[in-house]
Amino acid sequence: MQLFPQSFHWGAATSSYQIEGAAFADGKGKCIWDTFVEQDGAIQDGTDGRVACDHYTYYRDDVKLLKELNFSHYRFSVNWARIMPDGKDRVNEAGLDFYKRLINTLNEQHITPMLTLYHWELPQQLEDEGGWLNRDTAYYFAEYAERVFREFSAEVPYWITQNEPWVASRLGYGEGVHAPGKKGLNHFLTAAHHLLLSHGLATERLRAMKQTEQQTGIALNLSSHYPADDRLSSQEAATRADGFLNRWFLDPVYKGTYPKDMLTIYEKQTDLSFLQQGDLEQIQQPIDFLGINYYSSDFVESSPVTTENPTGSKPVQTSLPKTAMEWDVYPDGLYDLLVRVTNDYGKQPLYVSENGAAYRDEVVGGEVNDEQRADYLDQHLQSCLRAIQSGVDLRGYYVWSFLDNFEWAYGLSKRFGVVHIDFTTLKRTPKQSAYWLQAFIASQRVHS
Ligand code: GCO
Repeated sequence: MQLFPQSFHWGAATSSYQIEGAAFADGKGKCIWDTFVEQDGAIQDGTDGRVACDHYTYYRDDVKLLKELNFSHYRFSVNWARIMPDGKDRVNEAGLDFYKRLINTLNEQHITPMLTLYHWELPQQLEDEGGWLNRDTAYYFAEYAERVFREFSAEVPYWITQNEPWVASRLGYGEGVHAPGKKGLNHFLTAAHHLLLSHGLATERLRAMKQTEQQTGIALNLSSHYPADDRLSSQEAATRADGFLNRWFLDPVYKGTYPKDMLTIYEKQTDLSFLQQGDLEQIQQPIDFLGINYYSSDFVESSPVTTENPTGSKPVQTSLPKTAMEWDVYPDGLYDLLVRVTNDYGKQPLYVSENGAAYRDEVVGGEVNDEQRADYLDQHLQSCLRAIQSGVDLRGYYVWSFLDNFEWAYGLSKRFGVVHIDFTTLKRTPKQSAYWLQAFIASQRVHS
């Protein structure tokens, strides 16, 4: 059997709002998701993350379970509003304490933490001042990053600044389906720019403070885009879709530029005056790794440019198998993506910082037989292995997600976990996919 490298990270990933609950406990400030879930119709099934998995209470059991399942690494996020209730100035010691306990518990169990500083929990106070449309937010983020780093850098070797700035800006400020529910192309691009700027500012500070062992990076949601057919217009649409999701974020981070073709497209539709002299240099900081969150890929064709569709491209229906999100299962897309990022942006340490699938899981006789998820994970891990064989410096794989959780606008109804949560009793039940992973990880650990 072909093995993964011995130092490979076998990780599970979560985020704070999605699992912690304790939304108003111990001096935590309100974040934009606490506000958003209160709006009528914002969450499809009417649920919220007030309790979620109550990981805030059950974190010790959860860490034990991570250990039992053989995970070597755990990626989680800290909630800005738990640590700085107003987003700036005042620090809530009780909030820091929670993460201190969590990190200590992980280290006791020899599970290495990977900490994400922002998984969309913007303090409401900062949103009231304009949120990510306000340039100042990027500077407040850098202050907050520095504070958290100072507290935990000795115990946490892997740091992620921003998680999926495309989702935070596009869904939160462009389409209005995520918190804070704003809309418009200009809002999307302005928020995206400030998120990227915040990454650059924070990275510079963390690198200045770090000892040699800490690694810093960013996690981007990327996917592969293929023309749906051999029309030239479909090929061009695929290039634009790639620019919209991938290059608009990769290029500034790695090259210190926005892609020219996309600038031309956006300039026709809105003004880009958020972009100030020196910003792109600030965004292009050296990073130690890139986290790639991969779920699916798109086969696209050209479509009319509208306010909702600024790039004039749309995915077509395929006959590929689908998850409960209606996302295509396409593991080759992950292989192509890993190779492509390596070719276009240089060979560098990569992590699959999220990969997984939602299915309609049920507990039957105390078990969850989620064979489809185990297959999904298996196929995507095979893509990872193939990528490594092709020369990609892939260092780890983090399954999304460890626990079923609050899936944003879909609420509690979409289950991504390898561990099932009964949201009434909070009982944790590892699914068959968790046992499959447990055995897979064990099979990779050969002691010579
Ligand atoms: C992320 C992801 C997760 C989602 C997952 C499934 O940004 O890290 O959006 O929070 O739960 O991608 O949609």
